[in-house]
Amino acid sequence: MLEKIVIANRGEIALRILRACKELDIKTVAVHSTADRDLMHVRLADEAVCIGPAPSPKSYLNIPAIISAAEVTDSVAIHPGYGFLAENADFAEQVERSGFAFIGPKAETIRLMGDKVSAIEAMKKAGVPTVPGSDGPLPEDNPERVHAIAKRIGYPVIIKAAAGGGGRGMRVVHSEASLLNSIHVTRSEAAAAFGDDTVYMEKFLENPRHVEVQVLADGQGNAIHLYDRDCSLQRRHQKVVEEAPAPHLDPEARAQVLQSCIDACIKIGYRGAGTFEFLYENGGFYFIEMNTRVQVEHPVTEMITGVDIVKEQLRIAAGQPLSIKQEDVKILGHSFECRINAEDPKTFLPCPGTVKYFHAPGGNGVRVDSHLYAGYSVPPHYDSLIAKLITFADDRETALIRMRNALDEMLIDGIRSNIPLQQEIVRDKAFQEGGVNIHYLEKKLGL
Ligand code: MV4
Repeated sequence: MLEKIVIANRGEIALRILRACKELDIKTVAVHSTADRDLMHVRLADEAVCIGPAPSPKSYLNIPAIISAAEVTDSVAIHPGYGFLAENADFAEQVERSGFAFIGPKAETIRLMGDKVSAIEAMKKAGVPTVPGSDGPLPEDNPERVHAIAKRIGYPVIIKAAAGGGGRGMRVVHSEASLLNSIHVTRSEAAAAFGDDTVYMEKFLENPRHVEVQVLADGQGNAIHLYDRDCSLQRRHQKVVEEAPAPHLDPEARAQVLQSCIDACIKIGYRGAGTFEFLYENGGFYFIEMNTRVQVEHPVTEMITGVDIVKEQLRIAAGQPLSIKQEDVKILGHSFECRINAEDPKTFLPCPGTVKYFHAPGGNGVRVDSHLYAGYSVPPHYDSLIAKLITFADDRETALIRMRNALDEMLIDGIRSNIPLQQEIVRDKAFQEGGVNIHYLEKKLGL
């Protein structure tokens, strides 16, 4: 096993990684900014290294500082968590060149998936269903060909930046009249935001659900899926509630897409935990992006399968083959996750401040992944996620009842949170039915 690792993240995921390390008897090094000295995982880690001031470019995104921390502590590997440097191919490369294991895929895989055009091409070759589209970058200075591509696909179409993803750098086009201008604007924005003006085109799906497939692969020829999650409940590309498995899927399309994800992992030599993101509409799956990291919502998959995804990441990085076979992965029940953010429940503006009192809910089928404690001050510099409330039960209805009760039990004094919004969502009629699309929450909120 790995002897000692650096946890290159903060908040709840740093604590989640620390717990997995303790179970596997791996020593831990917390690296933190000056604003994060009081984080729970910093206290619990075997060692802690301050890597810079509060702004993340100077600390959690500071590659030399993080690699130096690994060096001075004699660590053997670095876990990036999610966000920050988790999908930075240059970071992964420098980590490995410095003699440490990057707990994630190879740098070249991160690079392949970071470019959405090359990701889609690779997936299509491997038999993963994709959105009808331009099959590559849109040509520059060839308006006739661009118009022909859009005509073949059929309006509405969507123009996306190859270097974008997660909702950044895209534009919907409803008719021929605005096509060239939309491409021009998306290109300029992409050049400014990502330093890469490559754009591509897809059929715009109007009312899809966001369904994703969790995979694990050991880079030694073994790959498994851990079924699917539905993450359609979102606001401005921020997920609010997730669940596993995704409800009301077409069983045949689902079985096919799950197998295609395994095939793709083997074909590209994938290593680590990963997520295939799909749009799901009218019984069909359409690949849009792959995430090469552990995701915020990984606990719902852990609850329904009993597989510890972070422990598997650590085992894979230590060179061990997958500890589970596909036939041993069974869906044991249903799970929901509500993201609890330090934000105003009406305006959604972040509300940092000091927690005066915190009561975490509990009981059968309730899990709280949180670094919060009474007296802790939520700093203003980072993401507002302060807790993930996760429930599990044999069936969806019971998991949802447990979520309602758990939300009612959760008490946070001193800072505002989105608990009132979550309490409303879990009592919503359509949400209780399951299978709402990506526009549902924003419509419900009147946005
Ligand atoms: C789309 C789409 C409709 N049609 N692609 C937004 C985030 C990024 N991962 C891809 N996104 C979308 N791509 C086609 N061809 C609609 C979205 C989209 C979306 C997707 C998933 C979850 C929430 C979303 C919210 C708005 C738009």
